[in-house]
Amino acid sequence: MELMEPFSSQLDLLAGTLEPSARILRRHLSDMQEMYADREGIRRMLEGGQDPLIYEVYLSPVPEVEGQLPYSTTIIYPGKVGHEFFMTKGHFHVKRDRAEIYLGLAGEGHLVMQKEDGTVRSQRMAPGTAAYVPPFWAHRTVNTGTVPFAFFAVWPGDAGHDYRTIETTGFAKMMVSRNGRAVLVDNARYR
Ligand code: M6P
Ligand code: ZN
Repeated sequence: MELMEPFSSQLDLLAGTLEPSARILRRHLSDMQEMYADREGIRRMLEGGQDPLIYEVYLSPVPEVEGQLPYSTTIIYPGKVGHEFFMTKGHFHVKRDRAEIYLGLAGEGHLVMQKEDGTVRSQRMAPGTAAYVPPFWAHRTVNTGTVPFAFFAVWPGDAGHDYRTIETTGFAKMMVSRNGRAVLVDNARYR
């Protein structure tokens, strides 16, 4: 492993930004159309010229290799696609036995986790919530509030992101708004 010098970075605890960051990922609705249930609604939004920014990820300069602990902040904007709240793509780790830690910074949301057998669990996240993603659980975060939801994450450098499994099967449950409340409901498209 390459020897590094100690360094630090600055989190804006209210805005959720990370300085310096090596890269900022921005995902719009058009980048994750297959993640949401309301395909007809998506088609109408995109054809009408609406392609909202759903979330941003500020990535630390830490290399994604064994022994390192890369970290990031994520800001998910408030909004819905149909009844479904704005959320991240969600992923398993390529090395399934690698865990991850999330820390809520601003706003509120839910961390939805799923095992390969389809078991789903969710944890509510608010500023100060340290949520643990155990090995073998896919993870996706959802903004269930009305302001940007920001959190910090740290994971083992050799974990790797497997998006394909979630793109193919989806999550067994989806987080929707019902009578003004956030509820997890079955996803008819699962598998
Ligand atoms: C957190 C971490 C990152 C992840 C990001 C967005 O910051 O878990 O590893 O990339 O959330 O989630 P996703 O990659 O699933 O879109
Ligand atoms: Zn992860």
